[in-house]
Amino acid sequence: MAFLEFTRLDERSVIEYVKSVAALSSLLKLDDEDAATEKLTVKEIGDGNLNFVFLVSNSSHSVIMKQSLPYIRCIGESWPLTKDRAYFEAMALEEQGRITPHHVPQLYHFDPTMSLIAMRYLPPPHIILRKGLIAGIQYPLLARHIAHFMANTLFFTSLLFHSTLDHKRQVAKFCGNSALCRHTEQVVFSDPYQISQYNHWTSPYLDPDAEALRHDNLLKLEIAILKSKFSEQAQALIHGDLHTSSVMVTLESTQIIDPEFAFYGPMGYDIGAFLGNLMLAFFAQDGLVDQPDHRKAYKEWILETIEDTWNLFYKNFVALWDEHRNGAGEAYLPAVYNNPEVQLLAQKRYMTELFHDSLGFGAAKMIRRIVGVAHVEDFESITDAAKRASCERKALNLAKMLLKDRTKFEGISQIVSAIRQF
Ligand code: ADP
Ligand code: SR1
Ligand code: MG
Ligand code: MG
Repeated sequence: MAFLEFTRLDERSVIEYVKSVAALSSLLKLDDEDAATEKLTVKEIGDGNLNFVFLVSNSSHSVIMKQSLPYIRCIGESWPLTKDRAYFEAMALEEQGRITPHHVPQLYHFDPTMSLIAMRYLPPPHIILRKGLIAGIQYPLLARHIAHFMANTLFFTSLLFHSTLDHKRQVAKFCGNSALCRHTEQVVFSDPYQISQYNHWTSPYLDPDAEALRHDNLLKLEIAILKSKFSEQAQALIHGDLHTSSVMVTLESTQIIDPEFAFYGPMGYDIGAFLGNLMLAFFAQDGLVDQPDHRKAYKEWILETIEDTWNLFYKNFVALWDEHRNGAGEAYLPAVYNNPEVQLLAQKRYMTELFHDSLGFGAAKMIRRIVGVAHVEDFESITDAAKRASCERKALNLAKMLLKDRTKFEGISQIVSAIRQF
């Protein structure tokens, strides 16, 4: 089979595909005589919402093959979604991999006709971070690694580093990912605040809570502000779906996968996605064990990780800004960069706005996971519905408060104190 037109792959045809591409055959050493006779094994391991992921291996080598179909996997063909998302994922993997090679799996091959990506397999003990958080595993390097990934990918794709001409050129490369942006506009910023066939929640427990969202005009005003920011602000190349299932971890390694939603958008959307999902993990803990006290130390570790992630992000981002103040970046005039006092003021203003954006986007991401179309395993693995609803309600109430009052907060330690109060 020549794969000259789009074909949906299955566990059999993926082998034929791999054999038909020299770069992949050579990765799996199929050109080596001994290995050529050895059987390749294939397993579809996709557990995400959108795509199909095949692990292709022989006894010594493995490769991940990820294919996008023209619809959303977890819903089915009734919800079409462009398969061109694979193109944007490949471009983002390349760009983010260039900036932070230690935190992104290497892209081996991209086939636009087949909407197919081949990338490095992240072997066990790598697991999806969300699963590690559900299991109560502490990752001592997580905050440091994520802060490094976010500070570098966001700084080096912003106007703090680019000239305005370069920035526009980069923005143009990703602006075709509009269908995925539109999907986010619907499922994050619109549907949770109106009646939608896709919304669901832990009913009947959360029926009044879901209804209250639809009648809360102040909340709807705030979400409208964030939706505009998401749609209008080409601040940096963002991952666009940086929740805890887009991160694979071991105790030593942190890898960011699945950037198919990447585009030039507001930085706070990535930071908020990560912090908001840690907050969901925090509120799920009491439902995951018989006695709330059993996860007391673990909850403290999640809070520390929230605080460290923001603080280290801040430190890294500002350090990059200082280091490159005489570079091509055109966000500020040289006179600002070279006056330490004004530079400090510029940084303080920039970071304060970014902090408030991150809180708002993080809150929006929490709300959509409780009353919107796609929920999170953190809560879904709590089998007792009343217990699950009680955990979800705490997260929802915190998120509503953050969305409305985000500009009142001056630092991440105040957020941690607020979380403790719910
Ligand atoms: P989706 O876009 O459908 O969410 P993901 O890219 O998140 O797909 O991948 C789905 C799952 O496939 C992940 O949760 C992970 O278990 C597995 N996976 C994806 N990429 C890799 C990789 N490079 N190495 C190992 N496992 C991977
Ligand atoms: C039907 S919504 C599916 C969700 O999964 C992806 O990871 C994105 O977050 C998307 O909104
Ligand atoms: Mg995913
Ligand atoms: Mg995805």
